[in-house]
Amino acid sequence: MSQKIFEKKDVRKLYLDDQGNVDYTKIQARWEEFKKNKVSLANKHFTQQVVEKAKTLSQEDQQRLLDIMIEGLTYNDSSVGIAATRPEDYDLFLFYLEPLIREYHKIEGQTKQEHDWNIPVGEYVLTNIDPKLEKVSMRARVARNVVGYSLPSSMDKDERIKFENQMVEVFEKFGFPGKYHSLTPGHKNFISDQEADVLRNKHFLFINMTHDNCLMSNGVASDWPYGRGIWISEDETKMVWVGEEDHLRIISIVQGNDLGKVDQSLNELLTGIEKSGLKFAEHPTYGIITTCPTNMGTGKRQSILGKFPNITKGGKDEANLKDIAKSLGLQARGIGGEHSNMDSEGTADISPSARFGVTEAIVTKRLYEGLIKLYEIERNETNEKKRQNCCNTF
Ligand code: DAR
Repeated sequence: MSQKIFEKKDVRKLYLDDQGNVDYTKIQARWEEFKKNKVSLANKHFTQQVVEKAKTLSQEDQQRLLDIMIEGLTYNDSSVGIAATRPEDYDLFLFYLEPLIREYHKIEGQTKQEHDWNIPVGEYVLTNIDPKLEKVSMRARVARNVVGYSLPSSMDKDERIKFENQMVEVFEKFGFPGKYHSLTPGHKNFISDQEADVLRNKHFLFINMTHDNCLMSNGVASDWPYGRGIWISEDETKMVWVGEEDHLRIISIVQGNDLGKVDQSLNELLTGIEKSGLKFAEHPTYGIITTCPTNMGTGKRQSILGKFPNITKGGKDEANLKDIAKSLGLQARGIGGEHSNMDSEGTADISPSARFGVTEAIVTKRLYEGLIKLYEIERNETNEKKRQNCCNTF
């Protein structure tokens, strides 16, 4: 059953008194209630020490602390439950967020995010794993947020439109042939719902975010569809989401078998946007600043759409693939990405889990090495099935 969708402005009122003070008793009661179902990281790390520290802050900052965890307070199936409102949150609320970030990203001891785009072409070639992997949908994206704007969970309508218009200017000058498609009513590049659905069916454009419980409750989907759109290159291998969970999702999708070529395409696009003069928000320790702490560090997610009919038993046992992938440091998702399903051929989006504490080059290496093991397991499952069929025929 689909859950009721709550808007951020309505949820906030539940935890503020008439003077605008945060009601910690209500917050802690909600966390206790949710612990009966699932303990999100936002819930687990909201300790009494955090409450005592929070009470020393200004009323405005205490309301911001409420805002960053409002998603986790709304849905009891959140794993993390945090959406930052501005880059400064990762300093002002580090007393709350640091243990949460370190637990999610499995950080032990001192750490500092490093970047390395020296990714070889011709080394991570999928046909080396399986000759059938000649033409695979390979994807890589980086999340980026631009300095000078609130993060998407806290932008107002005017700010969203202003940001979109700034990006249109970048797209018109950055030297890549392509077209910007806007969801903003009245925008010169406006596209209809039908045209938007065509781009969604090609797995290019993001979903209508008002259908996502988390994105509505944390405010990322507020003022929909104003300030949202997608830039697509003429050859449809480079894209930029504007105004989704982060200000920008800079994406490369390449049909082929050399993972290095996707990175080459992505880095070209990222460099082209950076040359426009935009400054991206970055934390001195945690790297790229993103709305959700899970994407911090490199902000990079790299994946392929692969078929695993035997591990998934024809798409009926997605959990088996997810568990095996997790044991290999990989994450298996449906063909439409997060919260989507695999198909009857067991087609899944496979990516490395780590985004923080690794460089962009290590993300690619981990994907390739994880796929070697995953396809070996798929082959063994195939051989086992053949053996069983063979034995069953005698
Ligand atoms: N609903 C959020 C998802 C966390 C990771 N995915 C993102 N950021 N798109 C949760 O905390 O479960």
